[in-house]
Amino acid sequence: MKLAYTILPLLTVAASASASIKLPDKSEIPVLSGAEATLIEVEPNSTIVTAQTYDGSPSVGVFSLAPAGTDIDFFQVSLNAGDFLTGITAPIGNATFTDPDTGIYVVSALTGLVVAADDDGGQGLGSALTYAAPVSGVYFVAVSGFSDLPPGSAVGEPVASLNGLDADGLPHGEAGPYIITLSVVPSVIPEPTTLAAIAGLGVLALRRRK
Ligand SMILES: [Ca+2]
Ligand SMILES: [Ca+2]
Ligand SMILES: [Ca+2]
Repeated sequence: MKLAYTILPLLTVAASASASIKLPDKSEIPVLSGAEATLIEVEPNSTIVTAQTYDGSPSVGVFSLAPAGTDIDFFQVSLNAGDFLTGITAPIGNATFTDPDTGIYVVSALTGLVVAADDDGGQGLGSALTYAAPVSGVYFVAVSGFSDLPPGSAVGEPVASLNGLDADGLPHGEAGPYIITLSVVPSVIPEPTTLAAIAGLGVLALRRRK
């Protein structure tokens, strides 16, 4: 999506600088958005055994931490070494994106340990992280209440620590709906030649203005 925003100003410049420059047809512009898959919450998904399968495509869905305050939502994904996994939560239980206060975690199935975690890197008290897989294999993404396993000290902890309970053995207490966005970008990104051509158009137009 951000790539598209980058391109648009270039196209505007190209269009205003010279009417003789042929802009690409819509069919020539790579489709960078609009193809997101929808994630549908299927409980129980609160352990690695019952984790929902995530296929690695750009995906978004509305999930929730259940009212009991002990809910965790797990996703299972296969990554190749070097793949960049990104997970973002946006709490939508209130208008300021602060409820529920989520934590997001990545767990390696190989080691059973938390390998990445974030608390408030997203909007409001939402969470956001990107993780580069060091080795190919199965990984899990978990979303829980932040006090289930405080994200600041979560890396290296066993996945069993994600149990829906805080350090005192009480429910983590976070409940409510949140938007989850997941994506995987491969370690080697093929150069989009059409995109390069469009960018070239913009550069050409800028040069002609001088
Ligand atoms: Ca769950
Ligand atoms: Ca849930
Ligand atoms: Ca948080």
